Amino acid sequence: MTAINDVTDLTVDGDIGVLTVDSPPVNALSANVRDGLATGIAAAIADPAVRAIVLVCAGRTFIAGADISEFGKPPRGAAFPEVQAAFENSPKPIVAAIHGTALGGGLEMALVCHYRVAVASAKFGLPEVKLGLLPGAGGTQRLPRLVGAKAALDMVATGKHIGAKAAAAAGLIDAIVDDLQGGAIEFAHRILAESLPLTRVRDKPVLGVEDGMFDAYRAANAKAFRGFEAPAANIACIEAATTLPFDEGIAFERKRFVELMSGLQSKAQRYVFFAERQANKVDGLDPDAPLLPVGSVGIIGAGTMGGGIAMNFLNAGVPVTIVETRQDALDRGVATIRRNYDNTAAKGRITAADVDARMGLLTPTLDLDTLSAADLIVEAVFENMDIKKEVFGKLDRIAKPHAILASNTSYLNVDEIAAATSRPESVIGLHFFSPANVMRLLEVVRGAKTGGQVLATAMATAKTIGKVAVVSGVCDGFIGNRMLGQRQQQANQLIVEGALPADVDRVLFDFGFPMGPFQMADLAGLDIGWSAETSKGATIRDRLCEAGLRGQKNGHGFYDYDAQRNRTPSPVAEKIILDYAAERGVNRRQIDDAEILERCLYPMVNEGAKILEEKMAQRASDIDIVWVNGYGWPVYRGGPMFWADSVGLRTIADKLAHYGIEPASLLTRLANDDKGFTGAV
Ligand code: 3H9
Repeated sequence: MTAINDVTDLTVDGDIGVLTVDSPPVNALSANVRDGLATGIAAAIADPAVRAIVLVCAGRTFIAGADISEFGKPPRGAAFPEVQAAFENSPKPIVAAIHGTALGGGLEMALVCHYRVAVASAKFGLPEVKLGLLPGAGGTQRLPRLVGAKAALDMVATGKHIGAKAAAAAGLIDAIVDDLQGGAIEFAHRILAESLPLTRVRDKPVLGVEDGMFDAYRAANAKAFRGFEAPAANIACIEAATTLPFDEGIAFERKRFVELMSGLQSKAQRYVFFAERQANKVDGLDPDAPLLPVGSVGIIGAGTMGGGIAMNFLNAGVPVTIVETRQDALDRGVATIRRNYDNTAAKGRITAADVDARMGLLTPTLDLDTLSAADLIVEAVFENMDIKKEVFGKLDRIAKPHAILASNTSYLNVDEIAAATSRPESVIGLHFFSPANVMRLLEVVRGAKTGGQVLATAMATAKTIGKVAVVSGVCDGFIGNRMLGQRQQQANQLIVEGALPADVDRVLFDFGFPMGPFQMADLAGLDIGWSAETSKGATIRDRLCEAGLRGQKNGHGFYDYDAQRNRTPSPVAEKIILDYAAERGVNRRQIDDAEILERCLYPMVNEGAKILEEKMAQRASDIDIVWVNGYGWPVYRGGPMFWADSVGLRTIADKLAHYGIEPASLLTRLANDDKGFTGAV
């Protein structure tokens, strides 16, 4: 074996040169890796003993892409196009041996090899679009030459991965092998024995081009791609592959790549990529410390939340005992879980056997004592402190030592709940977002006495069930709802002062949210937390409820809904708003879109600054992850704190003062120092 550099080596096995990249964690194409590939391929070509070459990676995966952390920095090391040209034009055949994930630049590297083989578990994709980019190393020009225009279009525009079987069927790989390196070497021998050609993907034609296919694709996906710049650029590049000669297509792709790379959207999406991984790390906790076992889970409450939470664990193969107080509620909860699974199976996303396996892991019961065996118990009962305390008092007697006792509260004081037990160190908040089986965010609420091992186990468990976990301290509404409260307060004031609900909703929708606050209120139900007996008509929402408007559920709220749920602003709601304002002597005025946006979003940023100051969030990027994953903040704007940095904290502090809101001291300090929250803009 010859070491090429510290991440690449070359071994000659008979007449096959095996070039191995070993650059943990994911063999990303850093300057070092590119240097190793450039020198390694030259050495293999120069070695007279070598007749064919295998490119393989050590560790958990093939090359997972360009090294994203190098983007935007001064270039170093061998240029990637030159490395690729050396492979593609090699006089000796090269086989890429793929395991794990061949993604982005990794797949583009494999596409300049003459042949590709993979183990059955390998996955393939050009996910650059998820980073606000497009494959910038020939991926958009070579992929359609192998798999056809249609399949390539979908892969680049959505970033979806495909498995080895699909890749083989599509022509992306030439064989599936059992033994990665052995299988690739065997394939290389076959090339030599059969004198197979040095196939260059670039020389192939693009197949499967249909008239109007690009416009049809754009139209069909307009909703999913709304606001994003990268999907259109990806589509344009595949289209270019169908009309331009290869080298012109490459130039077209390169230009679009550089445009996207230098734009704010991609910067935001790359920031979110790293922020999401950072969020799972808890400052001050030893990442290698042993965790508590989570082999079985108990859930108290089989309502919408309890059922959704249960599904997360069932999906991950963890047995769940779900407890209710009444048989009918229990039956309803279990039936809902089954229905959800049946629906997923009907869409072909899981098999009927998966449904049975998951339901087989679920034990419904009315007996709380059954939870004595559970490693983790999640309480998802009514949001009322007395009830929660009662439940935790009981759990304290029932649960085994070291079981984790979690509350799914969305704003109640976790320390007060913990104080109802004799083991506050075992108590933690796990705030799932509705629908809990779908939403990726999990706020992990660390109480004053929550043990480090309990917290670390909660973070690891979140990963196991596919959630993005963010640690929050104990404060009203934690990170997300606390900030949402500020937005809601401003939205409510804006409609009194002169805007209409549809104006506020439109501005936030145009900003990139899936819906605005009044649409959201209608969807959730206006009568949540409202009671006819105690209603005093103190708020617009009270009055809407008093007038029988309940939101989407009865077709009338801030909007009227038809049978297809199309909405039009409600004249009844508008009159209620105008009367409410008139009673308060408000002289309604025209409010422009800029004011609506600033007043909805700047106070959220201000609250985020307070959350940081109070150390309720570990870092500004954690706040962004909460908003991107839990509240529909457009990922291409990075989250409220990243976005605030892009607007400029001076501007935000001044505008807050202009609107009569005192800027948080952290915000003022950073603005005065001309700094940002994230250091990423
Ligand atoms: C590209 O290729 C552009 C080209 O077209 C054009 C070039 C001119 N770079 O996710 P994990 C780190 S764009 C740097 O927890 P998993 C990650 O931050 C790229 N670092 O593991 C983490 O670090 P830490 C296209 C990277 O097993 C550690 O690796 N490729 C990169 O759950 C483990 O990551 C992509 O978009 C990278 N490319 O998932 C693929 N990738 O431990 C992006 C990962 O310090 N990557 N890291 O927190 C992924 O999708 C997943 O990481 C992967 C593994 C599926 C590979």
